[in-house]
Amino acid sequence: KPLVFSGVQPTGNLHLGNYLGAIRRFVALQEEMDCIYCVVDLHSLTAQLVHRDLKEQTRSIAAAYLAAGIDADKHIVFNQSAVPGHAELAWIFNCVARIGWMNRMTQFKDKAGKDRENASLGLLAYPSLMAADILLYRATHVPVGDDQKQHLELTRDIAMKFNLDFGDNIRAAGTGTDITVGDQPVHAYFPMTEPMISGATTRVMSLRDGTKKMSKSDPSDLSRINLTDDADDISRKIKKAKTDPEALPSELDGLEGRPEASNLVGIYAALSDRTKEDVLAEYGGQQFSAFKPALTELAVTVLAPINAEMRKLEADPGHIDAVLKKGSERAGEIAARTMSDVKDIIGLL
Ligand code: AQP
Repeated sequence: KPLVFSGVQPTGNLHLGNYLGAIRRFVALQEEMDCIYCVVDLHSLTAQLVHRDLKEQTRSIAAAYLAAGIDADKHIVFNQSAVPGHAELAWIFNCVARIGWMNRMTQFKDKAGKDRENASLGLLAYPSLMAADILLYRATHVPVGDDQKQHLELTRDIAMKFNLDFGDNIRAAGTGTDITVGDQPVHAYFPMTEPMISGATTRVMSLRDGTKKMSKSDPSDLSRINLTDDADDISRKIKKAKTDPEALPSELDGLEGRPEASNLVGIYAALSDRTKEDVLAEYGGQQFSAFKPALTELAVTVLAPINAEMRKLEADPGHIDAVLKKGSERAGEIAARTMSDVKDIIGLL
């Protein structure tokens, strides 16, 4: 049965990239599929161990999920560390995955920087924990931004290696299904999870540099629109957003070589549920001095209600904790079944 899983780390303010690349799609998918949405707090320890306000950050991501429209009664919303299966399965996957696979991850290279010897072992093993998050529920679909594509390929590699290494045991345990991967028939316990990466905003770029992704960890707050920004912040940031001196083109190919213009048009398109072509048909020939106020108005209209609802929810941490607790219990039941199967397959008494 199709099942969606995805998560967001509680590491700083959520921004428009997280919203358009991930959370907004989480909301849309819940109409047609069963969904599990997680606040991946264990992941937040990989790049930085000590957080002053991890509990508040965790609640804030949960509040953003709910404020954006995720229905925690129909679907599952919880925090990763409350279900021990994530860490348990990640350990097993650490033994399935190869160090060479991890060393190739561009996110590890970027985040570890030059001083790789000093990066945490957790940062290197991050994709193993991410594979565990997804496969603990045997999720079939994962909506994410473009930056997570490589990690999802690794999730499939881990699932495939586990299925092949333990093929006989999976059969003997009376579990798993026959699937074909490429031309290869496999008796699989874990599915080959499909990434869901599509649309104009799978990679929202920094407002200060159209070649860099919008990111929570960018030192410049002007580089991103946070979900907690008010109308004045949004207006100031869009006004200061880097652009070029040309007017907007009327056709899509006119955006080539103009990363900042392309980014702002993509954001407008996503926020208004239109295509970039459509936006250019309306604004082609106009200067940024005209386009930026329109973009500001649109961003404020879309984000203000989410912002207001987040503030309301954050004022009642007890309610958020109760939602997460209920979600953890429901997630924990599924996770316990998978871990019982996995232990049986591996031969752990
Ligand atoms: N710029 C982006 N455009 C589109 N999607 C994005 N995502 C992140 N940035 C963009 C997607 O948001 C989801 C949650 O991300 P995360 O917080 O788990 O991790 P991240 O990708 O590391 O987020 P940041 O903001 O970029 O944080 P830092 O600065 O710590 O690296 C994911 O689906 C992600 O693809």
